Amino acid sequence: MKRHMLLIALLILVGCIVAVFFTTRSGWNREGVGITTYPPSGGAQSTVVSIRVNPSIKYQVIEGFGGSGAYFESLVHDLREPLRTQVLDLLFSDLGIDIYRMRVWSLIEFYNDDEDPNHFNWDGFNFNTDLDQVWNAQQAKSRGVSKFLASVWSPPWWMKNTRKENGGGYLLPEMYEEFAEWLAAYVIGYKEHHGIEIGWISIQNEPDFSTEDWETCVYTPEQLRDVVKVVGRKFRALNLTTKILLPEVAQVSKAPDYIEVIMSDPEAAQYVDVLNFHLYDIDYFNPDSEIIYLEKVAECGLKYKRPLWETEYSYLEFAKAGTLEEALAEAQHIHNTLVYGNASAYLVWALFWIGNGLISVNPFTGDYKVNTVYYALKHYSKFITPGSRRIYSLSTDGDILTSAFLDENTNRITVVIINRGRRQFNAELSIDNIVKTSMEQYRTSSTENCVRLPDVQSSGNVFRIVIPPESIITLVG
Ligand SMILES: [Ca+2]
Ligand SMILES: [Ca+2]
Repeated sequence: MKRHMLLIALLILVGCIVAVFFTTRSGWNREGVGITTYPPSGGAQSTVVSIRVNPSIKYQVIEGFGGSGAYFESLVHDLREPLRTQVLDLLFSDLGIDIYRMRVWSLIEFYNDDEDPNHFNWDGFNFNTDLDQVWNAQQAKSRGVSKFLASVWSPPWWMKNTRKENGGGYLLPEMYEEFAEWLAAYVIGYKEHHGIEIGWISIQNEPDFSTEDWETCVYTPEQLRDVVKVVGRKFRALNLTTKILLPEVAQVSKAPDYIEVIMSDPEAAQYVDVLNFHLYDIDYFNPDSEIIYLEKVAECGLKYKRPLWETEYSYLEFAKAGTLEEALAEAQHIHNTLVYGNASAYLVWALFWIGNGLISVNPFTGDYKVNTVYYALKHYSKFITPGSRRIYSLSTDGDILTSAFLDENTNRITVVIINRGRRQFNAELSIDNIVKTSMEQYRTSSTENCVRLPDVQSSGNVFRIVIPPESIITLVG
């Protein structure tokens, strides 16, 4: 998460103007069907492309897709009905996400519960200080979202050298035991008080970044290595099964440095279940620039035999929010992260936000808008079931990016195709080894938002489809 918190204050100031602007320009609507205007496609002539899928060549297991509800926790809650239920259904049901990302709430232990980090003084913890976040998680859970990841943005103020949560600083070494107790209390308390199982804890959101604008805490790779040992021992002693993620660096290019230091230490490594990262050193509209870093992270995952999760990335500005251009870039980031980064999970930043995010909520008018980027994620999250394996897939044209996934329980195959160019293609898609006679087809283009088209039938296990310029297609069957 970067920069956007700076914009919150600005946004609130100009919010009313923005609200009027969007309302009068027809952007906001209650049906959640955004209409995107976009330059018309080029010539009518189609180029031919071949796409090959081979289910016998298998890669990583997919854990799922998701995003965060952090910071504007009350945004959806404060919508009036029936809009509120519509947004919840769109986010937690129709989108098909599996993972909801939250903040480990520092206020549960605003002052130290007692002087003993090995004794929970439950009267010293308060689990009723983040009820909007709890409400969001419960709404997600009631709609089938089953995986809850919580990231630390900052330890409680009294554990840090700066004695405040914003502006970086570090966790005092003499507070490592207290830090571990706080995390354990959060996991235990959320389950007992709110029925939410925190299955995954990320030790620190963006340990390589600090700002005065929101809660941050900086760790060197060595500091993160040392603290995960204390947390891991604590979780094990309490029989907590919550998995531990790190290093969750803001910059994917820094991930290997952290991973090497931490995972080459046998004691630290045994407590690390997942390696995670963000992509904020990448130009959002130049997705190919991340490939070299993703390949290096993938090597780390193979070397240390850990799944890789991309746990936050989105377009954080506003100029191109809601455009097809944003959606096509988003789809390419997901593609690259799964294909070159071998990632098992992909999480966007804001599921809902003011002015951008998958769904923009306007607290001034009480309306919402589904942005095209919502559908970019949906092409993956709706159709790829957790536990599926990524399988071999390749096209013969550089503008056509394809990824494919096999549900080994059902033999169901999902193929996601991105056309990032301005040419239309006639595609011949062949699937090796597994016979498929028919597949469902969904498409996003300048005029469609993950619209279901007529099923496509195979001829000799070859499916023939038209790929419009600048489009995303999911085939599933
Ligand atoms: Ca304590
Ligand atoms: Ca205590």
